[in-house]
Order: sequence, then structure tokens, then C-alpha cells
Amino acid sequence: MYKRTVTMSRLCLSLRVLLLCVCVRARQLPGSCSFELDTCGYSSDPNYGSWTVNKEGHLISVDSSLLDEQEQAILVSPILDEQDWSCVRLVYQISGGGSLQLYLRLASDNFDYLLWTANKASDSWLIASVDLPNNAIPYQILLEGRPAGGLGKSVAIFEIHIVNGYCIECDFEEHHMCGYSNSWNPNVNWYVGGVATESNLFGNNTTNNYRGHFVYVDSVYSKHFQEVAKLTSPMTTVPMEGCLSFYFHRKQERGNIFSVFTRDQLGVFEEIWRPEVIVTAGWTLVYIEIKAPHPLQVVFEVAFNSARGGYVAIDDISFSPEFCQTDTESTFDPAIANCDFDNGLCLYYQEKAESKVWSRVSIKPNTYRIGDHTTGTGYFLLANTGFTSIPGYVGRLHGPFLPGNHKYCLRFYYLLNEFRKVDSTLVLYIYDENNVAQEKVWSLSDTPRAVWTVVEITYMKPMLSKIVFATICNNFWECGSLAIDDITVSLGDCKITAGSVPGQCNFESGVCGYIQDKKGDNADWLRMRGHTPTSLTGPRGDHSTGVGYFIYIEASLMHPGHKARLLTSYLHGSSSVQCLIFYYHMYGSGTGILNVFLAHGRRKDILLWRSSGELSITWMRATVDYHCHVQHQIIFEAIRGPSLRSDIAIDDIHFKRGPCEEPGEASPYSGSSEYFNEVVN
Ligand SMILES: [Ca+2]
Ligand SMILES: [Ca+2]
Ligand SMILES: [Ca+2]
Ligand SMILES: [Ca+2]
Repeated sequence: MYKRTVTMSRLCLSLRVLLLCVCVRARQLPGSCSFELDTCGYSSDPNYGSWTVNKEGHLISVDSSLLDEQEQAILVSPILDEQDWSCVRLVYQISGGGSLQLYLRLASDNFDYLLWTANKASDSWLIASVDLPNNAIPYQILLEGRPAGGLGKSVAIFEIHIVNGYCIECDFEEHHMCGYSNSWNPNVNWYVGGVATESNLFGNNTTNNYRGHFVYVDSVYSKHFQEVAKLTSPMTTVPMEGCLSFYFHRKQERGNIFSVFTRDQLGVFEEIWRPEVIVTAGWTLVYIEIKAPHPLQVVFEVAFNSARGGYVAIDDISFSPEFCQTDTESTFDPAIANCDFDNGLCLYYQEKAESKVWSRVSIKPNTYRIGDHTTGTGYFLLANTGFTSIPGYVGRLHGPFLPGNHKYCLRFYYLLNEFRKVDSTLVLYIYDENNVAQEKVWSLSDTPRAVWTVVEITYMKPMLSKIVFATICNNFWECGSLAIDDITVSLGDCKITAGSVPGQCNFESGVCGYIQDKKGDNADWLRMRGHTPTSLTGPRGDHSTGVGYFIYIEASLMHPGHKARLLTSYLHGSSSVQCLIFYYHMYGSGTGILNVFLAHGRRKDILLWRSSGELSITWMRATVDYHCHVQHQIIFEAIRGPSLRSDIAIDDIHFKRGPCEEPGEASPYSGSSEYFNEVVN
């Protein structure tokens, strides 16, 4: 323990010297703090453990031995109202194990946005750069420290430094390189250079070319063929579109290859620029358009072939949300290809001769018939191949044309009933402009399950293209009814856009910090996937994907009238109306009651929503508008009905800013369910 403190203060000292010269240049915004004299208005959330200022000052930390029963401590900033884009630079250390999270809390929302997270222990202080996008709403930043269990584990913050501008910007006057990192290589590396080294590196540099400090890489120690030096920016917190600019200075004797890439969260690189000139006379300014549908890092890469490969230097990396060229078109939004079929066919159509194959239908759900995927009561497309008189036909559903050279993520849900043999009964093609199939991207090969199942496909074509669903029925006896719903197309890889959404819980990786009531009820909600154990009750799959997780009450483990209550983690109050959307499943002849309560302080729980009795084998959407200006929790309470067939399930809980009602959405809950069936005792 003693040894660690000594190491820490020594580290503090060296960093302190470093940061002192830093702060002179970049103006620090409110919310910055060096934890020297006080905590600058930062305080610990009293619902969790405490952050403590180190006795000698200079840092604030959460120590596992001081946390008692709590797992985390949350440090809350004063209310900030910087409206322009800013960048938080955090000097932190996780000792022994644990994690540190940075959240953004907007005054208008009752949940927090996770912007950044770190979970690797380290022996030294690290620097993180986190973008705070421009925003007209007052906000707070929250730092959640979770030291690992056991003695001597801690999470410490040495300094919070907030400056104007984007985190990928850097003039290299600060020694920490603004969160840029050099990928260490034994022979070629990016270094900070400056006034002293400039003359011997660049020879006869004119004073107009004076740039203070900069980063450079040279080939002097390069030993092998194709040695690569990489300089990587911090990851942006949001997708970026605009103009990236920087100065570079390059000398190429026997060869270096200089390129700039973007890198996404999956580690996929895309080259965005290469210089046209081999040798620059002095510093040269370049502009590069950036259009990324996902958060990104900018990577500057130089490859050398020998020790006489010259050098590359870079300075003043900056970003503007305006494109460099005024005629650059903004990124195309493929949402035109989205359709939930609730209000029509959107931009989808069938070939005339085949127009009878797909029909847009709505099935009022009951015990035996499954409703649509969107709300449980909306429309979907049904290819009722079993009832057609012409076996061996093909029905094609065409989507709208989308421009080429973009990576698209296509998602849709399908549902199969009564299929005996399903191979290739539904096939998805990419067609070109001449209506010629270019690629078969997916075909149905699963066994039928009578549950809406998601399909995700990432594709990219060099030309204008569209998606075409083809349903094929070769033999009357092999065909049945096949349905699709909720088609969406977004930019980027499906794996990237599938991240967790703030305020949303799909139960895929846990219960989102929700809490089981241990006192006020008789049972717990269970998390599971697949179908529930008792027949004729419960869902056959979850709502999110058809094969994921949901939570439910297992009626066979409870007595009639027994309750199970699940509390959300704390939501903070907000000045405006908030929307809660969730999907619920109430199927089974003895189904009981599902209640949603609002709980705050010591007041009696307020009933927000209720549904009772058997509804259908479909997941139904519930929307609840509510208003609460103080910290609160939402409680999901299920009450077991009179028989074993009374499993109740929930999935895809989503808290949203503002009222639920939007054009095309179901109206807020009015007090009783439209599909109400009495429980028969
Ligand atoms: Ca500089
Ligand atoms: Ca629908
Ligand atoms: Ca789920
Ligand atoms: Ca319980």
C-alpha cells in the first residue's frame, strides 16, 4: 500500500510538470479540475460510494476497501452549459483491476449516455480524450469508478481537462499529443519534435514555416523492408462528417509511403488520402473530406523501405463540420428503404404478373394467430404460397434503389408458419439497375419456429442496387405461409450499429442493472431464451431477434396471486414528459396481471399501466407517457393467474426523451387494454 502511494506521487510529480506548461495554451472550460485545492463543484452521488480526494491533493479516487457494500462510486460534475463542441481529456489510472466510465447526463433525459469506458488496469497514468458533441441543453458529466473486489484496487482521476474543439484536433504544443498514440515499433516511431530539432530535421526552414511543436517519424533507424509507423487519434464518440485538415512536411529519399486512414470500432481500415507530392518545399496544408456513418479514429501511417526513406512530419490537425468542398454531398441516408408495412408498402413493389403473391395483412392477434412484429397489432407482408393454384411460381418484392460504394446494414424479420421444407423458400438478392440479380446474399435454411426472427446482412456494391426478396414455391406440399416485417437499412456494418442504446434493455447480455424486489413480492423474474417450459403459455422466442433473451415469470414456481416485481435502476427526474416503450407477452389460458408502477421516495407506488388476462401468442407493444421531476424507478409487477398457464414475459424496454406519440405510432395507453380477455377462474 505504502509503496504504491510513493509510486503514485512520483508519477503525479512528473505529470504535473508536464501539464503545467500545457494549460497555458488551451483555455480550460468549466468542468475542468485538477483536484488540487477542491473538487471544483464535482461531488459524489450519495446513492453510491464516495470518491475521496487524496490527502496530499492532486487526485481523486475510489478505493475498493472504502466502498463497503457498494460496487461503484459516481462523481457528478456541476451543471455545464457549454454549447459548442468540446473535448474532455482525462488523466486516469485503474490500479489492480476495475473500470472507469464517462457518462453524459442531459437535463432533458432521465437516463445517462455512456460515452467512454476503460477496463484495463495499468501501472501508469493514462490519457483519454472524449468528445462532447454540441448541445443546446445544460448537461453534467459523470465518472463512474468500479474498482475490482479485494484489497488495494482503485480507480483514480488526476485531472479533468475540458477544451473547445474536437478530440481529433491537435497542434502538438501539449506534450501528451492530445490523446494521439504511437503504435510502438522497435525501429520507427512518431515523436514530438519542435523548435530545437526543427533545424537539423528540416534544414533551411523559413520563419514563415515555423510551427512550434509537431510530430514526426524518420527512417534513420529503419532496418527492414516495409517498416510501418502508425499514429492513431482518439476514437470519436459519434459518427463524423466534415473536413479534416493538417500540415505535413515530407522528404522521400529512397521511398516512404504516407497515407491517412479511418479505422472503425471493428478495426476495419479505409484509406482516405495519399499525398500527390513526394517532397514538400515546406509545410503543406491538406484538406480531406470525412464521411463516416460510425465513430472513427484517424490513422496516419508511414511505411519505410530502408534507413534512407526520408521523413514525414505532421502538425495542426483540425476538423470542421463543414465539408472542405461546398459541392460535397452529405452522406446518403438509406432510411428510404425502411418499412414496417403498418401504413402501406413504402417504396416496395411487386412485379405486375406476380402481384398476388405478397399481400399486406393485419391479423388481430388471438391465442393461435401471431400478429405483426412492430406492435403486435399492425400490418406485415404475407406470401401465402400454400393457397395459390400455381405451384412452381416465384414472387419478387423489390426495394428502392440505393447508391453504390456504401456499406449497408440490412435488417428484417421473417416468420414461417406450416413450412415442412424451407430450404430456399425465401431468398434475398441484390439486383443492379438493369434488374439483373448480382448476388444472392441470403436464403432461408432454418426450421420453422412460428416466431419473428431477425436477419442481418452487411453488403456493399460498386453500383446502384436494390434488394429483392424472392419467394419460391416448387411444390404445393412444401409451401406454407411466409411473412416479413420491419425492414431497415442503415449505413455501416451491422456489427457496429448493433451496440447498446442508452435507456434501452434487450436482456441480451444481462438485466441492465435492474433489481429484483426481495421484500415486497413472492418470486423473481427469470431471464431466459427459447420457449418457456410449460406448453400453451409464454413466448417461443424473444422480441429482439427471435433467438435472444427475455425475462418472464414461471407460473409453475408460483401460487395463484403471487407477485414478482422488477425495479429498474434509478432514473433521474426531467423537466419534460418521458416515454417508456416495452414489449410484453401474455399468452396462456390462466394469465394474470401485468402492472407498471412509478416509485419515488416513500410515496405509494403510482400505477402507470395495466394489462390482464390472455392476449395472444404475439409480443405486444406498450407505450407509456409519464412525467416525474425527481429521481425514481419503474417497477414491472407480474401477478400469477389461476392456472399454470400464466407465464408473463417482457423484452426490449426503452426509455425515450419526449412523448411516445409520433406519427404512425400507437397512441399512449388509455387505461385499459383493447385486447382484454377476462381471466376465467
Ligand atoms: Ca504545432
Ligand atoms: Ca408491421
Ligand atoms: Ca431480447
Ligand atoms: Ca422478487
